Amino acid sequence: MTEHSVHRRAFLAAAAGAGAGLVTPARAQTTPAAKPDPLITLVQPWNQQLGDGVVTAPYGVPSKFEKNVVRRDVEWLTVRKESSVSFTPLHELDGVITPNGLCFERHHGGVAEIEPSKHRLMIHGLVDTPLVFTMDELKRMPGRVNRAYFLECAANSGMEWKGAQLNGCQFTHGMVHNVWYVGLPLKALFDRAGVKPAGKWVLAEGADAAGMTRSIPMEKALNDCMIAWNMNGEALRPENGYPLRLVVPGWEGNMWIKWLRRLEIGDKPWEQREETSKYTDLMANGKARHFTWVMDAKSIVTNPSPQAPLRQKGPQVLSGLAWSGRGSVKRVDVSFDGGRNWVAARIDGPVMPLSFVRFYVDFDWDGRELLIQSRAMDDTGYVQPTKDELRAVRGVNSIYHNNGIQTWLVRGDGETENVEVS
Ligand SMILES: Nc1nc2c(c(=O)[nH]1)N[C@H]1C(S)=C(S)[C@@H](COP(=O)(O)O)O[C@H]1N2
Ligand SMILES: [Mo]
Repeated sequence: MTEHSVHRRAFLAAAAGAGAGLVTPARAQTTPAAKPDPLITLVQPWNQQLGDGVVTAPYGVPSKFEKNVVRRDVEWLTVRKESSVSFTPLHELDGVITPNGLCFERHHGGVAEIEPSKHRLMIHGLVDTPLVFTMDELKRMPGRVNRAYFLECAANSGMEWKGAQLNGCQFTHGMVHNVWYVGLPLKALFDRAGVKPAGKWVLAEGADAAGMTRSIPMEKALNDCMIAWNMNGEALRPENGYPLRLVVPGWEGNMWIKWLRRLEIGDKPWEQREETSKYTDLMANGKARHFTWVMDAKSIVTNPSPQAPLRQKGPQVLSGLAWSGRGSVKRVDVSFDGGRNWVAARIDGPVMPLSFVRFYVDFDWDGRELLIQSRAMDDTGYVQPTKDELRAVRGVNSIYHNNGIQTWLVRGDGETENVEVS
């Protein structure tokens, strides 16, 4: 057995038996029922009486048996709920789209409740023609687009810099969602307003109590940024920016201004609070990195994970998500022994740039301890780093942009824990 040190907070343990070759790829799945299951012979109540008629719920809700599939928050993280975050239950989801009711939310001044008929979007500053749009006018503009993108808060995994902390991928990785947006490219709006040659930056402002503002370089704005009023086929939810939000594909979530009311064109960045005092990365030498917009490639095994342990031996489906703010995910590798040996995961479903990909590894589990990791690679050749590699460059003063490889320790009884190996 090779030595690993496994730690979670003060906890230290040897990863016994987590050597190579203990996990075998699943063969053709032959799991005949050992004995007949009596349930199949029972006539259940739902088989004997009529169910509810139509429109019992004008807006449908999940089965009552899915009541644990919910967003959660971490009480001690913030003083108030109005400036807090809820986390996507990644371990309860599959595929690549995050359902609207489960998308994590991050607010700095609570949820603005905006009456759409009273909402306006203004475009002004270094433009030929300043413009003010109603929602109806935006929805009648030509050039509408329909795109899926991930949104990751720069602070996702931020509590894990100093070591393994939170027990569940919902909490370590749940400040991310992947949604289909419908709206307009910023380029369509800016072409109409006519950006003056000196206009190199865009200030986006929210209509919430926080008045969230961020500076965005014009190149990015014209390349792929959009305003969106629709998520996953329906209107934005209030908590995600209803009636209008900015979409900044691949870049940190803080820039995706919700409740968008104003786009100002200028010749330099505005150096707002959220891009100076916050959302900068404090390095080991005490200096801070400014404007670290891109979310680098990252992946997470969502099952098994601490909130979704292994329940029995035998055939298993490991599942996870990968994304990159620089392009498309090209490959995902999975290790069962803390990063010594890797197998290529099977990516299934759409592979789109700046959007989630879903990966699977079918395997047989014989009850040994596992140290599960995943590692994403994108089409620029960038490889997701280990946490130690990240700390060697960044130190441990950071909060934001932690895309280090996550380790889950699966114990002999299947219970799964957030650990680090070194
Ligand atoms: N107007 C406004 N926009 C905002 C915020 C905010 O507080 N106010 N929070 C930002 C942050 S920090 C993140 S991570 C994303 C979260 O988007 P979501 O709530 O749709 O997940 O919105 C961003 N846009
Ligand atoms: Mo954020």
